[in-house]
Amino acid sequence: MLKLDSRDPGFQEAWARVCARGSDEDEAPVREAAATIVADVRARGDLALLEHTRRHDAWDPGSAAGLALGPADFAAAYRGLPAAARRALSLAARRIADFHRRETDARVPARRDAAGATLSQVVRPLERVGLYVPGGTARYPSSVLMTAVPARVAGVREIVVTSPGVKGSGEMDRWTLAACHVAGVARLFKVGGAQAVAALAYGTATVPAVDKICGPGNAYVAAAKRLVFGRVDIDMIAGPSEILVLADAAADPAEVASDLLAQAEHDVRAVSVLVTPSAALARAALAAVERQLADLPRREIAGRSIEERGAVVVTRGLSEAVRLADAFAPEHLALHARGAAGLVKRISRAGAVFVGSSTPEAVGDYLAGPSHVLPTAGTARFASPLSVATFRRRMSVLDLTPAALAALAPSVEALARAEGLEGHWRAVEVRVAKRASARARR
Ligand code: HSO
Ligand code: ZN
Repeated sequence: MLKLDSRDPGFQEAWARVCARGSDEDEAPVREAAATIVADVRARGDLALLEHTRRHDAWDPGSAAGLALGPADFAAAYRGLPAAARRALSLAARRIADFHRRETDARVPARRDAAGATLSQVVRPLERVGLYVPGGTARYPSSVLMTAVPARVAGVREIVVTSPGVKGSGEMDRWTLAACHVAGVARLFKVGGAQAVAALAYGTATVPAVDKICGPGNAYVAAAKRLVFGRVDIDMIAGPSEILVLADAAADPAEVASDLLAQAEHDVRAVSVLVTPSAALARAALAAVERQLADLPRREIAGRSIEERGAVVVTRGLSEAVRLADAFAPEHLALHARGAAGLVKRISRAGAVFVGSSTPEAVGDYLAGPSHVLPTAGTARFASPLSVATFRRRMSVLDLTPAALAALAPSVEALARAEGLEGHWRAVEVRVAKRASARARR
């Protein structure tokens, strides 16, 4: 774990490296491997999916039909869960839907202007979206809810999910299937990695082509999403999960440590950072991390993440801590400080802010309400959380009266001629002339 003090001479460079989050790592091999897979799936469809599933996930679906699951499978999985589990999934889905239903559409309402043109924007849902749900060392039924529920609220007609089957067996975790039931997913394909993204982008005989691919995934998934962007839309490029905890001297070291570890246990590449003006709190939190690691089931992953990617920064005061937190633009920002709610107005760049010690990030991961799919790797500088808007488009509507057309025609003529596009002017002229002669006949 990196220990920094903002008073140290080399601090700025060291902090810049923390903020870079390993973006200097060589991505070329991953990009090339992903490109090969994407091209293969595009060319050979289901055959390629079957082959890559055998090779990367180490199980044999037999035929492409062996990759697909549907509503009957989802319902059966849901019925098979204990009542408390069903309640938890339903509560989470309801809270996520309630939050996202409060989202309003940013659009231009219809208005007729002085010239006589009625101009507006209308909002339409995407037709079909593909949600990538990671597999790997953990299972993420919560990610099904956190992507599919906002898509449903947006009015998406068909939601399909891809998620890799368990390595070696191809089994699909029943919680994930039950979450598909609760969220109204149409179909799930047991395909992972770049091959899943390619299938969703180009379509195969079995997997339908979608309009947008959303959801987090590993480096291959991220690389594939970059490659197919333009053919389809994507939500964002997700990097490893991260948290920045901002704590003052009054913070509880055990609570601070628990937030750092909850993030670190996701992935050895997860990034957990503590920023505090209190050297004593920093020491106590580090000791608590060591203590809590000892009996954490995923201590191997969490320990490596903390060791290799973690950082603790002691600052000259709370204001500097706030500035550093904002500059880092974390996916999750946890405020463990007195007057935490008041600090929010000084923060502009974070995926989600967790205010005060009763708001652990883990609650946001599961069921507070806002989607847990958030911008990572500093992209909170320009990106927003996944939301209903992620699944909607705006469409402009233009409606001119004959008088408006006549009034605007001379300026269209000037601009069309300036661009050398006579046909554009004639498309206006033919109408203006027709209306003028009709008027003359009257
Ligand atoms: N913290 C993760 C989301 C998650 N946590 C899913 C548990 N399950 C990335 O935001
Ligand atoms: Zn989490």
